[in-house]
Amino acid sequence: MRKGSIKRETKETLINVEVNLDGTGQSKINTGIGFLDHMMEQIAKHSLIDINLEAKGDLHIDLHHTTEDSGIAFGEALKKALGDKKGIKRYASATIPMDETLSRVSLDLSNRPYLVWKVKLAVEKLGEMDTELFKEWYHAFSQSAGITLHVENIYGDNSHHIIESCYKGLARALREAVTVDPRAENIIPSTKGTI
Ligand SMILES: [Mn+2]
Repeated sequence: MRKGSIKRETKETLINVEVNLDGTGQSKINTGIGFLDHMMEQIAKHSLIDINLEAKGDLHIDLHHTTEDSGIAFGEALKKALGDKKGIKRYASATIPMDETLSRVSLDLSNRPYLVWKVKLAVEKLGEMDTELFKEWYHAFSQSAGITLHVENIYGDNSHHIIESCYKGLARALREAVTVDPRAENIIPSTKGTI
């Protein structure tokens, strides 16, 4: 089983996270932010990566630190679980519909962190969450996990559908990219011999 755990403590947040890449999609997420919990549960469910994440953050200030640091800690745990990345498929892309909405997530577990974010949300808040925080979460996650990550909403109207389809797309793309390719089980998927 490929597992990783991280304890991350700053003056703003305390986060414990465990991931199991070879899981069944079980999750226990408690960030104190209902909408973010709902999104991270989507990642587990649709990637089959088990995720336990407990965050205690300075929500009395606003939701920024807890959102960003949850992304950082999850990314760090994922990177740890991937280890030397031997045998993984590395690249994946998922196009996900949700009613009137269509979104696409393409990623490379490259150890070259980069985020392209082409998502516009018409409303300012979903639940108690400021919608501008989603880009912060994806940026934090891509940097700490070492992922080249492109997220694009192709079309759509409803902001809940738009962001949820992006999280489901991330989940589906991760599910494929972390999978061990039976044709290349002991091979590191780079001509450099390291990623
Ligand atoms: Mn939903």
